[in-house]
Amino acid sequence: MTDQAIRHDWTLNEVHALFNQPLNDLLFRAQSMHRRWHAANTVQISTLLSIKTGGCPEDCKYCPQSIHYETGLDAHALLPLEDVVAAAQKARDAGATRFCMGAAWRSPTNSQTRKVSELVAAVSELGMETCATLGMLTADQAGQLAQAGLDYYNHNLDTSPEYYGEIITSRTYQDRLDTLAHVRTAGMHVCCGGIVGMGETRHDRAGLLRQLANLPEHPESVPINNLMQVEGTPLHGTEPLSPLELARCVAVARILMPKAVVRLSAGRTELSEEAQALCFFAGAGSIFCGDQLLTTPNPSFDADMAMFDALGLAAAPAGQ
Ligand code: SAM
Ligand code: DTB
Ligand code: SF4
Repeated sequence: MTDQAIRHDWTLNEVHALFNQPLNDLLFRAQSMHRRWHAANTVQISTLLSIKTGGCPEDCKYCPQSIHYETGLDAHALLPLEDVVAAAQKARDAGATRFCMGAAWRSPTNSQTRKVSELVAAVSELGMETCATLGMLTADQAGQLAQAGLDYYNHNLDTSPEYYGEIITSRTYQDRLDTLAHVRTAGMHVCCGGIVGMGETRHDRAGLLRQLANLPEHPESVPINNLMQVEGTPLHGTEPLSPLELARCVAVARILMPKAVVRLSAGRTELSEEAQALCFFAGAGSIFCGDQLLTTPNPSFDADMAMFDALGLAAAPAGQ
């Protein structure tokens, strides 16, 4: 396959046409595309740690960590370095190759960025890839984190530009695009995706994937999060997305961004093994392992390894 498959000029009609194919045609095309660019039957494992939990001033309607919603969360300040290193070591020993540190900030202060840089350097020393998601960054902060050895920065677009205002009012879509540009300029890998199952239409799902695919460079990592519904958040009680539609989203992301690793991200506790199998066939090449995402549950490591066995999947070695 030549680089003709790497496009940044997708129209909404083209993305809809991908979504609208018979499921077998879509999955066949996505799996064929997957095998041209990625090792078959191989899934990369990342592990998350919430390094600073709750008390966030933003109003993201899906998020249990926003101060605007009563979710009974146990908030905590930035964790000390020893705790973070111990969690990373445990994740590495279990088979994770990337450690992702999440903080409930709108944007870090310079002193918080310095402290996270120390965490990044310490986790890097364990031989793991590092990822952080800390909110909006200035160009200087992105440079500082890159300097400390941060491999990936996660910052999601979350949904389509049209639906965005229904979900978040405390920062704009353009704010997010600006942070992504700073991350790129600093030379880090971009991890950027969104959430489905928030009551959006297929038009919005297509709009989100089109935005991601039409970024100046495709993100290296594209997390597709299935909304984790948390009591107390405005989106609690939303009609869940059908697993078949989730698989379609993974497949369309796979086709639009051939080199990206698509992560079947939050929400796997709500999916059967068969639904997850479909998502792997659709081209998902990464998952989060470990009992907890940031604040919500995730399948146990043992359950995931049993699923890998049943599906004949192997954990990707470091660097893949
Ligand atoms: N505060 C930072 C920010 O929002 O950029 C970083 C942490 S935030 C929790 C990271 C991402 O997690 C969000 O952008 C959102 O896409 C995802 N997320 C948060 N709550 C979620 C939920 N209930 N279900 C699925 N994904 C969620
Ligand atoms: C991403 O796209 N998904 C992860 C990670 N990036 C930081 C976060 C999922 C959070 C799910 C809700 C929670 O556990 O609080
Ligand atoms: Fe804050 Fe991030 Fe949650 Fe939004 S998603 S409320 S910015 S922690």
